[in-house]
Amino acid sequence: MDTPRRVEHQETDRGYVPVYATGIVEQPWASYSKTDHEVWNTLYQRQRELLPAYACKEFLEGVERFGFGEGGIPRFDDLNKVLGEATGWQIVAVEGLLPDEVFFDHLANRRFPVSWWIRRPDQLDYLSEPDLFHDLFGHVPLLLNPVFADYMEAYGKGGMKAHAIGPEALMNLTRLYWYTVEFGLINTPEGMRIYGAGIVSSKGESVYSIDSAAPNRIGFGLERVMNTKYRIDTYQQTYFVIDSFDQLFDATRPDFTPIYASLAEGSPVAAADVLGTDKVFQRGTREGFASGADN
Ligand code: HBI
Ligand code: FE
Repeated sequence: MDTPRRVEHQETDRGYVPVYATGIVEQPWASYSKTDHEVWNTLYQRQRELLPAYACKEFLEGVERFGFGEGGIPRFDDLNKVLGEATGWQIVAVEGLLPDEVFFDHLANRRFPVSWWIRRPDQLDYLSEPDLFHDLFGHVPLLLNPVFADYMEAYGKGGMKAHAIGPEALMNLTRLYWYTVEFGLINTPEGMRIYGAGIVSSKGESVYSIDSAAPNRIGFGLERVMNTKYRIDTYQQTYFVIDSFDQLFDATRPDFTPIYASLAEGSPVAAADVLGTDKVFQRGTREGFASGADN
């Protein structure tokens, strides 16, 4: 497999990381080392123990249906049989972060890019780029849920439009992804639960996002989220809470162009701030919040 051409490093929502122009590569399953499989097993086992009390049932059902386990890194081809049948989505193996427009085009066509490589044992708790565990364990189980699967396709289509409008619109849309797909919470009869991939793939943030008194937890609002800056180097200072995946999908129905225009006239909200118009589930203590610039 020839190594894809690296695009120059690029400032992305996960910091300053290499971005690859190419799209799809083959999952080199036979070349994973024993350590690679052990890293998957360790990360999977930790989250499997923790998440029944923290993740939403739709996510847990997705993990069960894929039959993820401690048998090492799954084969994408096997998972694609289940995924294709359920919602028409397919996993495609990629080298890592893709240029926004390449990424959006995949989502708009029901292809989810999953990095083929997995983190090293010394990176168990944090790494700057999305690896196989973040992408596969974090993002893919919810693609079995028809409403969330529709949301992700609609998001990709919206991304193509935002990319054509310009960088500010793109930033607004990236915030929507960040506060839902990556760091979203959902309110359920059993209490607050996680659906965001960035949280469910992180042991520390899974507990923090639900149990900690430090962050705000605020009811989801499309423009509120699009207008709120975020941190890429710490746990989130604010989590936005949806009532259902239908609510999330319905938010993507309107044409975003006038929303981008009205947001461009105002100024964004800092990640830690609470507004008078917010539906506040928790006004956080801000204990331990890092100071410094939000994105
Ligand atoms: N590329 N492979 C990959 N995975 C992502 O999650 C990803 C990306 N490129 C851009 C991106 N995410 C974010 O900018 C989204 O907000 C679009
Ligand atoms: Fe992600």
